Amino acid sequence: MSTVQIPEALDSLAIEVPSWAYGNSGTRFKVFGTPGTPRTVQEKLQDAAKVNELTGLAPSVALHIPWDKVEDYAALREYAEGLGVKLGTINSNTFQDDVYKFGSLTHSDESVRRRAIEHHLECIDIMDATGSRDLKIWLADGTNYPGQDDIRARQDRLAESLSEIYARLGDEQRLVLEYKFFEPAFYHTDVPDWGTSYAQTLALGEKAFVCLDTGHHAPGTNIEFIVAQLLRLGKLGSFDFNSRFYADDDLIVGAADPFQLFRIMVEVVRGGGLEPNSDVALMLDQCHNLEEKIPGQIRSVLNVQEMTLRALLLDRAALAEAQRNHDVLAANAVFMDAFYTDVRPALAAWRQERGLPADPMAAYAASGYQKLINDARVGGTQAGWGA
Ligand code: PSV
Ligand code: MN
Ligand code: MN
Repeated sequence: MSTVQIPEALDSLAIEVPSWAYGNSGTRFKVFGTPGTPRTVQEKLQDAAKVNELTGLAPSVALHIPWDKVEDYAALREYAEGLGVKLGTINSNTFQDDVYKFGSLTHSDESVRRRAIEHHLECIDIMDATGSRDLKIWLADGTNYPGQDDIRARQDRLAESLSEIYARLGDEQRLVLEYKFFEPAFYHTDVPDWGTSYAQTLALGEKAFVCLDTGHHAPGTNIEFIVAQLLRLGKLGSFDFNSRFYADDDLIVGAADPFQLFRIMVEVVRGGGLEPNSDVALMLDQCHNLEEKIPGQIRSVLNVQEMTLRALLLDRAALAEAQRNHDVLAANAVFMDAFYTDVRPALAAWRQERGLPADPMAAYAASGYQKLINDARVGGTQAGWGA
């Protein structure tokens, strides 16, 4: 019998899954195809619904436009709801067309900026139909060589473009601006860090927030400090969770550094990020290059759940006491106790109480779903580059 008492706060944990995680992906060297890969956005939604059915943790799916473009978004919304999931964040895409070679919202040519702005306005039209709250903007904009462009003028053009997009948002809609310090640009990117995203979104207004992708920092960056600071400033809008060893690896969250995920979740809980009506959306942004995609997503949401529970179990009173006494080792021991707590048996019981399988990974393997889709779907699309 487990002695871990699960706080009620865990009930409201919801993690949004990305449609592109279900497609084939790889590196610039090779994309390995996997049997059963979805051929359409509807099939991606079916797979995402399976993850939610077995875990109870993933009630919404993020779309990427134009990868998930359809004729009728209201019909797609109904289709998703019929499967028991909602359509979530709409991700724009200005990084794969030739016209954006030298930038999109920051481009020096007005006609290119116009095209990029119009794409974002179209994304907001889509949000109106899908019922999505968030428009997520990640830009590949940047330069490869010092002197290539005027980096300050690019900030001004970015601010101008963003303000036009922001003005089109409905009352209940938000813009989240994601930062990344390199890639595909190697010298500078136009939104490299949380400070730039904060400055730009602060200038826009209270419907604009920062998106923190855990894979988008230099090695050794103290990400939980950024989380604490953004929550303190009321500007943390969303997470893109994944894990990384070297670059933007997009591996399963909690796989490379479970302790870092714990430390992040401690700050999320501390900053009210799990409370009802919190501003913080928890999302995955991952690719499954080698492993099977659906179990990869199941493992991911379970990892977030496990670390969230450990963060909720942190004895904050004991920690505060040790901190007050400047008892460094006692404070650290309280912190580590929570991290080392094995919450898996308690979570298995918690799931059973809610009519969910105690072991969602095993339940998926036993479900026969993978064989069903392997047989039914032939000729899957590469994530992001097709239907
Ligand atoms: C960029 O590296 C990124 O993390 C952004 O979130 C994109 O939207 C996502 O990848 C998908 O390409
Ligand atoms: Mn991301
Ligand atoms: Mn990324």
